Amino acid sequence: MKIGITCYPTYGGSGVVATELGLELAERSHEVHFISYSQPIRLTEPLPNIHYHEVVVTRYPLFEYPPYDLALATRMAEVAEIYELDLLHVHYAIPHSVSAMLARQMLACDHARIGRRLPYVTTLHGTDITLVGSDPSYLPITRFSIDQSDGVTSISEYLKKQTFDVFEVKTPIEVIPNFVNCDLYHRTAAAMQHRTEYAKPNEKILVHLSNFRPVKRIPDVIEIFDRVQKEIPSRLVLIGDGPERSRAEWLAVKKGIHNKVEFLGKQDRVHEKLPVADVMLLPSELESFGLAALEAMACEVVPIATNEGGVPEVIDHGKTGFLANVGDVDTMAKYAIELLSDEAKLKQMGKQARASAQARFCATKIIPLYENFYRGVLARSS
Ligand code: GMT
Repeated sequence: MKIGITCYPTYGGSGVVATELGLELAERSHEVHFISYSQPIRLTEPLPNIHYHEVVVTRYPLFEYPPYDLALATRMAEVAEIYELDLLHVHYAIPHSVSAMLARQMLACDHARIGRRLPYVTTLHGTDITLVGSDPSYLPITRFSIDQSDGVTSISEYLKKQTFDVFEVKTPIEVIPNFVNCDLYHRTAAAMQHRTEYAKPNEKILVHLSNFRPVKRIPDVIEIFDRVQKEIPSRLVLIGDGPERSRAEWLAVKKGIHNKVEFLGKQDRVHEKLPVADVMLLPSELESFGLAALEAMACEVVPIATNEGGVPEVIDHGKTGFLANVGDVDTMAKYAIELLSDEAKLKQMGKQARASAQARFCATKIIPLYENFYRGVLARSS
Protein backbone atom coordinates (compact mmCIF):
# COMPACT_ATOMS: atom_id res chain seq x y z
CA MET A 1 0.00 0.00 0.00
CA LYS A 2 1.01 3.63 -0.47
CA ILE A 3 0.26 5.46 2.74
CA GLY A 4 0.51 9.17 3.61
CA ILE A 5 1.16 9.79 7.31
CA THR A 6 0.67 13.13 9.06
CA CYS A 7 1.56 13.85 12.68
CA TYR A 8 3.09 16.47 14.97
CA PRO A 9 6.68 15.68 14.05
CA THR A 10 8.77 17.05 16.86
CA TYR A 11 6.73 17.03 20.03
CA GLY A 12 5.08 14.22 21.93
CA GLY A 13 4.13 10.58 21.84
CA SER A 14 1.63 10.79 18.98
CA GLY A 15 4.48 11.83 16.67
CA VAL A 16 6.64 9.00 18.01
CA VAL A 17 3.89 6.44 17.40
CA ALA A 18 3.21 7.80 13.89
CA THR A 19 6.91 7.73 12.98
CA GLU A 20 7.50 4.25 14.38
CA LEU A 21 4.38 3.04 12.54
CA GLY A 22 5.72 4.50 9.27
CA LEU A 23 9.10 2.83 9.83
CA GLU A 24 7.47 -0.54 10.57
CA LEU A 25 5.19 -0.29 7.52
CA ALA A 26 8.15 0.59 5.30
CA GLU A 27 10.00 -2.48 6.66
CA ARG A 28 7.00 -4.51 5.50
CA SER A 29 7.40 -3.10 1.96
CA HIS A 30 4.65 -0.49 2.08
CA GLU A 31 5.50 2.92 0.59
CA VAL A 32 5.26 5.56 3.31
CA HIS A 33 5.03 9.31 2.74
CA PHE A 34 5.32 11.57 5.79
CA ILE A 35 3.59 14.91 5.18
CA SER A 36 4.37 17.47 7.87
CA TYR A 37 5.99 20.83 8.65
CA SER A 38 9.22 19.24 9.81
CA GLN A 39 11.04 15.93 9.57
CA PRO A 40 9.70 13.56 12.27
CA ILE A 41 12.15 13.44 15.17
CA ARG A 42 12.79 9.69 15.10
CA LEU A 43 13.33 9.70 11.33
CA THR A 44 17.05 10.22 11.56
CA GLU A 45 18.39 8.70 8.34
CA PRO A 46 17.26 8.02 4.76
CA LEU A 47 15.55 4.62 4.55
CA PRO A 48 14.04 2.51 1.77
CA ASN A 49 10.29 3.10 1.18
CA ILE A 50 10.25 6.25 3.32
CA HIS A 51 9.64 9.70 1.85
CA TYR A 52 9.24 13.03 3.56
CA HIS A 53 7.27 15.98 2.13
CA GLU A 54 7.58 19.27 3.93
CA VAL A 55 4.55 21.52 4.29
CA VAL A 56 5.64 25.09 3.71
CA VAL A 57 3.40 27.73 5.25
CA THR A 58 3.72 31.05 3.46
CA ARG A 59 3.82 34.04 5.77
CA TYR A 60 2.10 37.27 4.85
CA PRO A 61 1.65 40.40 7.01
CA LEU A 62 -2.12 39.99 6.83
CA PHE A 63 -1.94 36.48 8.29
CA GLU A 64 -1.63 36.96 12.00
CA TYR A 65 -2.25 33.20 12.17
CA PRO A 66 -0.69 31.53 9.09
CA PRO A 67 -3.17 28.87 7.87
CA TYR A 68 -1.12 25.69 8.38
CA ASP A 69 -4.18 23.44 8.07
CA LEU A 70 -4.85 24.77 4.54
CA ALA A 71 -1.23 24.41 3.45
CA LEU A 72 -1.30 20.86 4.88
CA ALA A 73 -4.51 19.98 3.01
CA THR A 74 -3.00 21.30 -0.23
CA ARG A 75 0.20 19.29 0.25
CA MET A 76 -1.75 16.15 1.20
CA ALA A 77 -3.81 16.35 -2.00
CA GLU A 78 -0.71 17.12 -4.08
CA VAL A 79 1.36 14.23 -2.67
CA ALA A 80 -1.61 11.87 -2.96
CA GLU A 81 -2.05 12.76 -6.61
CA ILE A 82 1.62 12.68 -7.63
CA TYR A 83 2.52 9.50 -5.73
CA GLU A 84 -0.89 7.85 -6.14
CA LEU A 85 -1.43 7.28 -2.43
CA ASP A 86 -4.02 4.72 -1.39
CA LEU A 87 -4.92 6.46 1.83
CA LEU A 88 -3.97 9.09 4.39
CA HIS A 89 -3.44 8.24 8.04
CA VAL A 90 -3.50 11.22 10.38
CA HIS A 91 -2.38 11.12 14.00
CA TYR A 92 -4.00 13.56 16.43
CA ALA A 93 -7.35 14.85 15.22
CA ILE A 94 -6.67 18.60 15.40
CA PRO A 95 -6.17 19.93 12.74
CA HIS A 96 -4.89 16.92 10.78
CA SER A 97 -8.27 15.26 10.42
CA VAL A 98 -9.81 18.46 9.04
CA SER A 99 -6.96 18.87 6.53
CA ALA A 100 -7.35 15.25 5.39
CA MET A 101 -11.08 15.78 4.93
CA LEU A 102 -10.35 18.79 2.69
CA ALA A 103 -7.70 16.87 0.73
CA ARG A 104 -10.21 14.06 0.13
CA GLN A 105 -12.75 16.56 -1.21
CA MET A 106 -10.16 18.29 -3.38
CA LEU A 107 -9.12 15.02 -5.01
CA ALA A 108 -12.69 14.01 -5.73
CA CYS A 109 -13.45 17.18 -7.67
CA ASP A 110 -13.25 17.74 -11.42
CA HIS A 111 -10.04 19.79 -11.20
CA ALA A 112 -8.04 16.87 -9.88
CA ARG A 113 -6.00 15.09 -12.52
CA ILE A 114 -7.35 11.74 -11.35
CA GLY A 115 -10.70 12.38 -9.70
CA ARG A 116 -11.06 9.66 -7.05
CA ARG A 117 -11.80 9.09 -3.42
CA LEU A 118 -8.79 9.31 -1.10
CA PRO A 119 -9.86 7.70 2.18
CA TYR A 120 -8.42 8.94 5.45
CA VAL A 121 -7.92 7.24 8.79
CA THR A 122 -7.81 9.26 12.02
CA THR A 123 -5.99 7.96 15.08
CA LEU A 124 -6.93 9.63 18.36
CA HIS A 125 -4.10 9.94 20.86
CA GLY A 126 -5.13 11.90 23.93
CA THR A 127 -5.44 15.61 24.43
CA ASP A 128 -6.96 15.94 20.95
CA ILE A 129 -9.99 14.50 22.75
CA THR A 130 -9.51 15.07 26.47
CA LEU A 131 -8.33 18.71 26.43
CA VAL A 132 -8.01 20.51 23.12
CA GLY A 133 -10.86 18.77 21.34
CA SER A 134 -13.37 19.44 24.06
CA ASP A 135 -12.64 23.19 23.96
CA PRO A 136 -15.86 24.76 22.58
CA SER A 137 -13.91 26.49 19.80
CA TYR A 138 -12.63 23.14 18.49
CA LEU A 139 -15.24 20.58 19.48
CA PRO A 140 -17.75 20.88 16.59
CA ILE A 141 -15.15 20.77 13.81
CA THR A 142 -13.18 17.99 15.50
CA ARG A 143 -16.34 15.92 15.93
CA PHE A 144 -17.25 16.56 12.30
CA SER A 145 -13.84 15.55 10.93
CA ILE A 146 -13.78 12.41 13.12
CA ASP A 147 -17.24 11.40 11.95
CA GLN A 148 -16.25 12.09 8.33
CA SER A 149 -13.18 9.81 8.61
CA ASP A 150 -13.19 6.58 6.61
CA GLY A 151 -11.82 4.84 9.69
CA VAL A 152 -11.10 5.88 13.27
CA THR A 153 -8.78 4.22 15.76
CA SER A 154 -7.93 5.07 19.33
CA ILE A 155 -4.91 3.96 21.34
CA SER A 156 -6.84 2.71 24.38
CA GLU A 157 -10.29 1.63 25.51
CA TYR A 158 -10.28 4.60 27.88
CA LEU A 159 -9.84 7.06 25.01
CA LYS A 160 -12.50 5.34 22.91
CA LYS A 161 -14.99 5.73 25.77
CA GLN A 162 -13.99 9.37 26.31
CA THR A 163 -14.51 10.09 22.62
CA PHE A 164 -18.02 8.63 22.67
CA ASP A 165 -18.87 10.35 25.98
CA VAL A 166 -17.48 13.82 25.21
CA PHE A 167 -17.95 14.02 21.45
CA GLU A 168 -20.94 11.76 20.93
CA VAL A 169 -19.41 10.69 17.60
CA LYS A 170 -21.41 8.23 15.54
CA THR A 171 -18.60 6.53 13.67
CA PRO A 172 -17.27 3.24 15.10
CA ILE A 173 -13.86 3.41 16.78
CA GLU A 174 -11.40 0.52 16.74
CA VAL A 175 -8.90 0.29 19.58
CA ILE A 176 -5.41 -0.40 18.25
CA PRO A 177 -3.05 0.03 21.19
CA ASN A 178 0.35 1.65 20.98
CA PHE A 179 3.27 -0.63 20.35
CA VAL A 180 6.99 -0.98 20.91
CA ASN A 181 9.71 -2.52 18.78
CA CYS A 182 10.74 -5.29 21.18
CA ASP A 183 13.95 -6.01 19.25
CA LEU A 184 15.10 -2.42 19.62
CA TYR A 185 13.80 -1.73 23.10
CA HIS A 186 15.44 -4.33 25.30
CA ARG A 187 18.10 -4.65 27.95
CA THR A 188 21.45 -5.80 26.61
CA ALA A 189 24.84 -6.21 28.27
CA ALA A 190 26.17 -3.53 25.91
CA ALA A 191 23.47 -1.04 26.95
CA MET A 192 24.12 -1.76 30.63
CA GLN A 193 27.77 -0.77 30.23
CA HIS A 194 26.53 2.81 29.85
CA ARG A 195 25.19 2.72 33.43
CA THR A 196 28.49 4.07 34.69
CA GLU A 197 27.88 7.29 32.71
CA TYR A 198 24.95 8.07 35.01
CA ALA A 199 25.61 6.45 38.38
CA LYS A 200 28.17 4.82 40.67
CA PRO A 201 28.07 1.00 40.86
CA ASN A 202 26.21 1.03 44.20
CA GLU A 203 23.57 3.52 43.01
CA LYS A 204 20.14 2.81 41.50
CA ILE A 205 18.84 4.80 38.53
CA LEU A 206 15.36 6.30 38.22
CA VAL A 207 14.34 7.71 34.85
CA HIS A 208 11.62 10.01 33.51
CA LEU A 209 10.80 10.51 29.83
CA SER A 210 8.31 13.07 28.51
CA ASN A 211 7.75 16.39 26.76
CA PHE A 212 7.73 18.20 30.14
CA ARG A 213 4.24 19.66 29.82
CA PRO A 214 2.22 20.48 32.98
CA VAL A 215 0.12 17.31 32.47
CA LYS A 216 3.28 15.27 33.21
CA ARG A 217 3.62 16.74 36.76
CA ILE A 218 7.40 17.04 36.58
CA PRO A 219 7.67 18.55 40.10
CA ASP A 220 6.18 15.26 41.39
CA VAL A 221 9.07 13.42 39.72
CA ILE A 222 11.51 15.52 41.76
CA GLU A 223 9.44 15.10 44.95
CA ILE A 224 9.38 11.31 44.56
CA PHE A 225 13.09 11.15 43.85
CA ASP A 226 13.88 13.39 46.82
CA ARG A 227 12.15 10.87 49.12
CA VAL A 228 13.84 7.89 47.42
CA GLN A 229 17.39 9.26 47.53
CA LYS A 230 17.12 9.75 51.30
CA GLU A 231 16.74 5.96 51.69
CA ILE A 232 18.51 4.48 48.64
CA PRO A 233 21.77 5.63 47.01
CA SER A 234 20.38 6.68 43.64
CA ARG A 235 20.34 9.07 40.68
CA LEU A 236 17.53 10.57 38.60
CA VAL A 237 17.88 10.90 34.82
CA LEU A 238 15.31 13.00 32.95
CA ILE A 239 14.96 12.65 29.18
CA GLY A 240 13.10 15.27 27.14
CA ASP A 241 12.43 18.96 27.33
CA GLY A 242 9.53 21.36 27.54
CA PRO A 243 7.87 24.15 29.51
CA GLU A 244 8.18 22.56 32.98
CA ARG A 245 11.90 21.82 32.81
CA SER A 246 13.29 24.92 34.46
CA ARG A 247 10.73 24.69 37.29
CA ALA A 248 11.96 21.15 37.96
CA GLU A 249 15.62 22.22 37.76
CA TRP A 250 14.99 24.92 40.37
CA LEU A 251 13.11 22.50 42.60
CA ALA A 252 16.09 20.10 42.51
CA VAL A 253 18.40 23.01 43.40
CA LYS A 254 16.09 24.12 46.25
CA LYS A 255 16.07 20.61 47.68
CA GLY A 256 19.88 20.36 47.41
CA ILE A 257 19.72 17.27 45.20
CA HIS A 258 20.63 18.77 41.82
CA ASN A 259 24.00 16.97 41.86
CA LYS A 260 22.07 13.68 41.78
CA VAL A 261 19.67 14.78 39.01
CA GLU A 262 20.68 14.86 35.37
CA PHE A 263 18.57 16.57 32.70
CA LEU A 264 19.60 15.10 29.34
CA GLY A 265 17.24 17.22 27.21
CA LYS A 266 15.73 15.90 23.98
CA GLN A 267 17.41 12.68 22.90
CA ASP A 268 17.46 10.51 19.81
CA ARG A 269 18.02 6.80 20.34
CA VAL A 270 15.97 6.62 23.53
CA HIS A 271 16.17 2.82 23.28
CA GLU A 272 19.86 3.05 24.20
CA LYS A 273 19.26 5.22 27.27
CA LEU A 274 16.20 3.60 28.89
CA PRO A 275 17.68 0.16 29.65
CA VAL A 276 20.28 1.58 32.07
CA ALA A 277 17.51 2.53 34.52
CA ASP A 278 15.87 0.43 37.23
CA VAL A 279 12.61 2.31 37.62
CA MET A 280 10.62 4.80 35.51
CA LEU A 281 8.56 7.55 37.17
CA LEU A 282 5.44 8.67 35.29
CA PRO A 283 3.26 10.62 37.76
CA SER A 284 1.07 12.27 35.06
CA GLU A 285 -2.23 13.97 35.69
CA LEU A 286 -3.57 11.92 32.77
CA GLU A 287 -2.26 9.55 30.12
CA SER A 288 -4.56 8.02 27.60
CA PHE A 289 -1.94 5.31 27.14
CA GLY A 290 1.52 6.10 28.52
CA LEU A 291 3.89 5.12 25.72
CA ALA A 292 6.94 5.97 27.84
CA ALA A 293 5.87 3.34 30.40
CA LEU A 294 5.55 0.71 27.68
CA GLU A 295 8.99 1.54 26.26
CA ALA A 296 10.42 1.23 29.78
CA MET A 297 8.68 -2.12 30.34
CA ALA A 298 10.17 -3.51 27.13
CA CYS A 299 13.60 -2.60 28.58
CA GLU A 300 12.85 -4.35 31.93
CA VAL A 301 12.54 -0.98 33.64
CA VAL A 302 9.67 -1.07 36.16
CA PRO A 303 7.19 1.83 35.77
CA ILE A 304 5.67 3.63 38.75
CA ALA A 305 2.79 5.67 37.38
CA THR A 306 -0.59 7.17 38.15
CA ASN A 307 -3.79 5.21 38.06
CA GLU A 308 -5.39 7.41 35.39
CA GLY A 309 -6.77 7.17 31.87
CA GLY A 310 -5.45 4.25 29.86
CA VAL A 311 -2.43 3.55 32.08
CA PRO A 312 -4.09 0.61 33.91
CA GLU A 313 -4.55 -1.01 30.46
CA VAL A 314 -0.75 -1.02 30.15
CA ILE A 315 0.52 -1.60 33.70
CA ASP A 316 -0.66 -4.49 35.84
CA HIS A 317 -0.34 -3.10 39.39
CA GLY A 318 2.04 -5.13 41.56
CA LYS A 319 3.11 -7.37 38.68
CA THR A 320 4.52 -5.26 35.85
CA GLY A 321 4.68 -1.92 37.70
CA PHE A 322 2.93 0.15 40.34
CA LEU A 323 -0.02 2.55 40.20
CA ALA A 324 -0.99 5.29 42.65
CA ASN A 325 -3.37 8.23 42.76
CA VAL A 326 -2.41 11.49 41.07
CA GLY A 327 -0.28 13.63 43.41
CA ASP A 328 0.32 10.83 45.91
CA VAL A 329 4.09 11.22 45.82
CA ASP A 330 4.49 9.47 49.21
CA THR A 331 2.96 6.23 47.93
CA MET A 332 4.91 6.36 44.67
CA ALA A 333 8.13 6.93 46.63
CA LYS A 334 7.23 4.04 48.98
CA TYR A 335 6.79 1.70 46.00
CA ALA A 336 10.14 2.79 44.58
CA ILE A 337 11.97 2.39 47.90
CA GLU A 338 10.51 -1.08 48.54
CA LEU A 339 11.34 -2.25 45.04
CA LEU A 340 14.84 -0.78 44.91
CA SER A 341 15.66 -2.37 48.30
CA ASP A 342 14.81 -5.85 47.03
CA GLU A 343 17.12 -6.88 44.18
CA ALA A 344 15.26 -10.16 43.48
CA LYS A 345 11.87 -8.45 43.26
CA LEU A 346 13.28 -5.67 41.07
CA LYS A 347 14.65 -8.24 38.66
CA GLN A 348 11.50 -10.34 38.69
CA MET A 349 9.19 -7.38 38.03
CA GLY A 350 11.50 -6.15 35.26
CA LYS A 351 11.23 -9.55 33.57
CA GLN A 352 7.43 -9.61 34.04
CA ALA A 353 7.18 -6.09 32.56
CA ARG A 354 9.19 -7.16 29.51
CA ALA A 355 7.12 -10.33 29.09
CA SER A 356 3.87 -8.34 29.22
CA ALA A 357 5.15 -5.78 26.68
CA GLN A 358 6.21 -8.62 24.39
CA ALA A 359 2.98 -10.56 24.71
CA ARG A 360 0.59 -7.64 24.25
CA PHE A 361 2.23 -4.64 22.62
CA CYS A 362 5.08 -5.79 20.36
CA ALA A 363 5.15 -4.12 16.93
CA THR A 364 4.99 -7.59 15.37
CA LYS A 365 1.51 -8.00 16.92
CA ILE A 366 0.12 -4.48 16.46
CA ILE A 367 1.30 -3.47 12.95
CA PRO A 368 -0.75 -6.23 11.27
CA LEU A 369 -3.82 -4.77 13.02
CA TYR A 370 -3.18 -1.46 11.25
CA GLU A 371 -2.58 -3.24 7.93
CA ASN A 372 -5.91 -5.09 8.29
CA PHE A 373 -7.65 -1.90 9.28
CA TYR A 374 -6.31 -0.14 6.15
CA ARG A 375 -7.47 -3.05 3.97
CA GLY A 376 -10.96 -2.79 5.43
CA VAL A 377 -11.06 0.97 4.80
CA LEU A 378 -9.88 0.52 1.21
CA ALA A 379 -12.41 -2.22 0.57
CA ARG A 380 -15.23 -0.03 1.87
CA SER A 381 -14.04 2.99 -0.16
CA SER A 382 -13.64 1.31 -3.53
O1 GMT B 1 -2.51 14.00 23.79
C1 GMT B 1 -1.41 14.46 24.11
O2 GMT B 1 -1.13 14.94 25.19
C2 GMT B 1 -0.36 14.44 23.11
C3 GMT B 1 0.07 13.09 22.80
C4 GMT B 1 1.43 13.29 22.32
O3 GMT B 1 1.58 13.67 21.17
O4 GMT B 1 2.32 13.15 23.16
O5 GMT B 1 0.11 12.18 23.91
C5 GMT B 1 -0.84 11.17 23.92
O6 GMT B 1 -0.45 10.20 22.97
C6 GMT B 1 0.60 9.32 23.36
C7 GMT B 1 0.89 8.39 22.19
O7 GMT B 1 -0.24 7.73 21.76
C8 GMT B 1 0.15 8.55 24.62
O8 GMT B 1 1.13 7.60 24.99
C9 GMT B 1 -0.05 9.58 25.75
O9 GMT B 1 -0.55 8.89 26.88
C10 GMT B 1 -1.06 10.63 25.33
N1 GMT B 1 -1.00 11.73 26.31
C11 GMT B 1 -2.03 12.05 27.10
O10 GMT B 1 -3.08 11.44 27.07
C12 GMT B 1 -1.80 13.17 28.03
